[in-house]
Amino acid sequence: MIRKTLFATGLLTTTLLASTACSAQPAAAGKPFKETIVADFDSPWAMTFLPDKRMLVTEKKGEMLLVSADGKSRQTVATLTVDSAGQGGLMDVVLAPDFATSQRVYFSYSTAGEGGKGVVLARGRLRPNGGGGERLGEIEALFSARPFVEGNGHYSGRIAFSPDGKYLFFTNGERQKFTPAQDPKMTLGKVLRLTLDGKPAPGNPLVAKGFAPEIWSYGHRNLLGIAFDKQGNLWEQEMGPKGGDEVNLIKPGLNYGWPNASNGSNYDGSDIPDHKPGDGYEPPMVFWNPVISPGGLMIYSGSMFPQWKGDAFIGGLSSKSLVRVHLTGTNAAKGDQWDMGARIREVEQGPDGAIWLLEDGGDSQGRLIKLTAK
Ligand SMILES: [Ca+2]
Ligand SMILES: [Ca+2]
Repeated sequence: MIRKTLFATGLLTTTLLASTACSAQPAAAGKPFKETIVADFDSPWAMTFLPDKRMLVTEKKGEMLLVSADGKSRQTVATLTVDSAGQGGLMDVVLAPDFATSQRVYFSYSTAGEGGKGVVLARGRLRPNGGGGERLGEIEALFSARPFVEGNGHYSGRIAFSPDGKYLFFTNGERQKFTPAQDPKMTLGKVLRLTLDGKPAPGNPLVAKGFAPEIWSYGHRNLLGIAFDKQGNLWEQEMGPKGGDEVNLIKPGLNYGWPNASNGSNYDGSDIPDHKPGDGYEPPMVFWNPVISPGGLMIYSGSMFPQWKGDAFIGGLSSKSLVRVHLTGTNAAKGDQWDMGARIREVEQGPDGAIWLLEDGGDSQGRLIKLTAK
């Protein structure tokens, strides 16, 4: 009911604004897609599609749900013990590259342990449960961020596989502790490159310089999206502080600057030097000030929206928006920012090329929305 009331108020406001506007411009033509509410969840965090068009959806408190393609039915395939305080919980879920034969599902979550809390990479196998449904079994933790520290923020925990399917990229946030992002021995504030078993991948670029063997790139803050494009470029987005949200092109061994360089500033207003040529840090390809609060990242390869093929889509949390970034080769430029009226946590591409969004809300307020061509 609250949702409906808010929605109705929003409509009313929009109508009033439109009717009182004196501009010669017509009212905004609206969004170039149709929105369909498919289902709702309790603080969903991530989703991915199965080959049969069903969806796996994670809920922050620890439920992994298998949802029918039409969204009308669901089953719990795993209830995971996670630490869901603050920004923690059950986080990303991605199918293994060989899912069709292995039934392997990779996921991430935060947990408490010696020293505090940290983000964990894990996997299981999605198999028939003998009762007509499925169950995620053979669950094994593969890798834990180092070190565990106090606090409930900036876990990150996003997963992407290399295009050849051999390696797994895992994001570790800096846990709101700033300096770990530059610490060569900690995995916090890093992009990691691992084997499919969660071990350091061979040939990582900073080992000779004394860095932890998992590290691919460093100087990151809170990395809530990572994805390869069709050319094999690795893109990442991360939340800046007060300003300075970033989309980065991730290259091996490079330092992306946090907390020494940011196009934003500290929450108390004190300055952080902006990125500038020659400072030794990789500048973002795109940045936002004020922030969008990027929650999830998807690079579009479908045909339903041919005009956006190859572009990046980002869910905006505090900005309550869907953001498009135009990608051309290794260049990026701001595209659209559509007001969605709710915090958007996750963006995913569906099997037919539709764009799917998960809102970030609590019980029944985390809606699954399908965007289709008009
Ligand atoms: Ca996803
Ligand atoms: Ca700055």
